[in-house]
Amino acid sequence: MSYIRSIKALMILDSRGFPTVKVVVTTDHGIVAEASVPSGASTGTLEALELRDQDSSQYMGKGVKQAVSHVNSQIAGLLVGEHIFDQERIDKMMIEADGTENKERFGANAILGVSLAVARAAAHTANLPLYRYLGGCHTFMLPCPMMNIINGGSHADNSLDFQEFMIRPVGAPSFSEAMRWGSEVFHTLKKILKSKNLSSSVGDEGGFAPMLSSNEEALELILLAIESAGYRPGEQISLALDCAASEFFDKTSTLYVEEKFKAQGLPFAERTSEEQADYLAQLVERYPIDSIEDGLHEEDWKGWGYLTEKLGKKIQLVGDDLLVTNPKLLAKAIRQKVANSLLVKCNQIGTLTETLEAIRLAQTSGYSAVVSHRSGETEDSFIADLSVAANTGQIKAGSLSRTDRLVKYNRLLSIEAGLGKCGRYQDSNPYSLEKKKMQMA
Ligand code: 2PG
Ligand code: MG
Repeated sequence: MSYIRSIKALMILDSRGFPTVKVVVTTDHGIVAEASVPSGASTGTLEALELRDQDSSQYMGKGVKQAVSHVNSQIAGLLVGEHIFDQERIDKMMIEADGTENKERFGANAILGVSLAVARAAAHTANLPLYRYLGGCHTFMLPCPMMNIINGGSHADNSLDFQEFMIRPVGAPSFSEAMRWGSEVFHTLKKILKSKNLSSSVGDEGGFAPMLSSNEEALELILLAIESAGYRPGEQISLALDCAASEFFDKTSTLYVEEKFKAQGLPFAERTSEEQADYLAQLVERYPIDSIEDGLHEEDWKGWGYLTEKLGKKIQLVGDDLLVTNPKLLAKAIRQKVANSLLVKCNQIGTLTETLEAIRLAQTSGYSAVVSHRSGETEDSFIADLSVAANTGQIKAGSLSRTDRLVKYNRLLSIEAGLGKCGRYQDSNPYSLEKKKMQMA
């Protein structure tokens, strides 16, 4: 038996230089484990609450002193003496003691830090790699990395309204080969951008953030990079988008307005929900895209229904701001036949137990699950282990630059090496172009 001896939180800084919470859990056997909490920029309104101090004299109001203090006082008081393997009980105790629907009393950043650090301490106690402790013996699947090589939206000061233009090395024989392909495409893209006098500086997730005049231009550049690097678009490397459409939906006019193109004096579109869905369908016709996240606004459930009818049998439609890793919202989406994939972000829901519950619900309902980082990250690689533990078969952790992104991919390279022959690289997107090709053969 091993018990929690102490729980201590401290404030650290995330990849954008804003405060976040780190938690250190110590057991009575002297095991010490820590976890750090990430933070989003394009957040869904129904996410669990990230508690910020709102004291404008410090860190622009983004301090986390209260969340840190909640861990060190109430949460530590509640959990010291609990058995380290009782993850579900520990998470439930925090949820109940918080007592609010969105974890606003303690702060989801406080609760999640404890939840993840407890899991790590338990894994150390069991002398198992984190993915093995979380997933048991049925863990062998290395996820397809979705690498965000052009950044836009609220993650970059460029002209692009869509937030993420990703590549998916669906045809790679292994995770390490997928990373090699991704790295080669990334560096080829850099050369192409330079040759066109476009900026190769990067956005929040380590992807390039050039000034471009259309989404199509971004997609064309990526296609050129894939081909110039020696790969076949679609067959070997497909494309994915995160539109993060809630960010450019205008509530007054109820139109999707390309504000960033507009601000640059570039041609821009204003589309109704249906037009936006039709536009996405056109992009899917024209480019080898097999996954679109948040194609529409998080409250536009009717539009999402139309989008799913139109594209849901062709490509993966991932709900991020729409579902916020919340089993209740996912259940609603399943009932209403909206989306067909769940984006998984632990800090949207606030505990490991609820995160795993959401993944299970997705997987047992024919929805795929994509484990995801946040745009504000730390050196913590928990999500890499989570993606393997839950056999999700997909992860998005940013681009091929910045250690806050690569630490996740590097952890997966280590897991792959550790699994050896037992590991299998598998893309869980049922609509990936590679799979379609195989089905047709
Ligand atoms: C997203 C994420 C991560 P953020 O929208 O999927 O890429 O961004 O953390 O800013 O919500
Ligand atoms: Mg998203």
